[in-house]
Amino acid sequence: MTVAAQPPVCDIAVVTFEQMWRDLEPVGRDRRTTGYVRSPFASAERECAAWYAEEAGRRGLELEYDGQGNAVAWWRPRVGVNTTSAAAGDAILVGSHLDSVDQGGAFDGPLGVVSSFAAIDRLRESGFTPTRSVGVAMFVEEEGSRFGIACLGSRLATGRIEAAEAAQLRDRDGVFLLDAMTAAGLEPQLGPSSLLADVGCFVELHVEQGRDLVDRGRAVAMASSSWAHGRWRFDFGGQPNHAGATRMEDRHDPMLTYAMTALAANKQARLTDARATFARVDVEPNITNAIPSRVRAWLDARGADAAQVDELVATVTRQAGERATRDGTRLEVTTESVVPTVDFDLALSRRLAALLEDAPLIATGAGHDAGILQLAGIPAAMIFVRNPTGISHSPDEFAQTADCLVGIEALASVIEELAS
Ligand code: HGY
Ligand code: MN
Ligand code: MN
Repeated sequence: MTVAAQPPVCDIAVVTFEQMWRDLEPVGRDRRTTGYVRSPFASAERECAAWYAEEAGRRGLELEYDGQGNAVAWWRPRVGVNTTSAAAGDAILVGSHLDSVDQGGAFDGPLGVVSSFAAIDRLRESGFTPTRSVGVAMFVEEEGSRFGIACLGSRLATGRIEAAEAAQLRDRDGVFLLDAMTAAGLEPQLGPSSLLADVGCFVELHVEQGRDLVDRGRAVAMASSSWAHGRWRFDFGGQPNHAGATRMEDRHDPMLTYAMTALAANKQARLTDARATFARVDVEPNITNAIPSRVRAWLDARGADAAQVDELVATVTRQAGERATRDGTRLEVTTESVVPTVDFDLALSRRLAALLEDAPLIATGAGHDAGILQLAGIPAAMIFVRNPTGISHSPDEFAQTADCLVGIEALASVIEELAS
């Protein structure tokens, strides 16, 4: 009697990935633009958080919250399985974030969370049981799109922002962080989080932001480093006046000083292979027929190393000041959020790259929660999943399902390697 060959491991991960993706797809999507608006502690993002809790519950994972919007869904070793000592520092953390930039794409953040749940499905289907805890993290306000600080949730969880400083943050409507948390039903407790107490390493799967992989013909890569980056607020003050009655030579127009500054930043970034973006501008009174009294503009500057970014910002600030003198306007520059270059844990990244058919190690111009945890001393690595156009922070952000499934396989192999 021939023993039926073991049925192939049913592609549970394919089924659950596609189901989870279908469930998340409509949440916070703007029908007009197809972009996503999942602002932390607002309704769509809270719907994503509810989805996360439901998926964790569906898998019997142990949900742990830290009272400031972050959560980890734990897959604990079965009691009796020769678990390693449940010593602090041996849990494996995966996951990512669910918030988006305004009008962002579907993949930045959610792909890491969905892939983590699907990887657990795949491992369970193959009969794997971890000997150490495996957690699926959901970090809040990774984008800094509401309260202005990139990776606010993971900074709070790792103590890389003081609770007192975070408590002063307000959104564009003047809503304080704590009030936004309370309005979302949290009983906010800001500060270092017990969630990470036992974490030995963090592996964040993320859609690639850039098009390195498509040029290499590879579906996944590991991260080598993430660029230094920051946000600086430029306040240009001028003389409000009539758009028609005021001669050009009599104007003190902050919009002109701002415009010259944006051009200078673009030039400086091109000259030094850095990145400089003015993408958010508030104008007062923002009417057609009056020279503005004030223009407030935010510079997002990035570079392979912090010195390069500092140099760019200093040069642009100097040039803006010179222009302000010529225009008879005023300038004030405020640093809002800075992250140094982060070198991910090389030993961990190389070990995982070897596991993934010698996946390349590539740098990223984007910031990530994995970078914050690395800076906080938790060895971190990132798995990038190919993005055919490289476009991100846009409704056009995209990844092929086939590549997403390769990412899930990769993450499952990584968890199996680290949690055995
Ligand atoms: O802005 C960034 O680099 C990231 O996507 N939060
Ligand atoms: Mn992200
Ligand atoms: Mn992002």
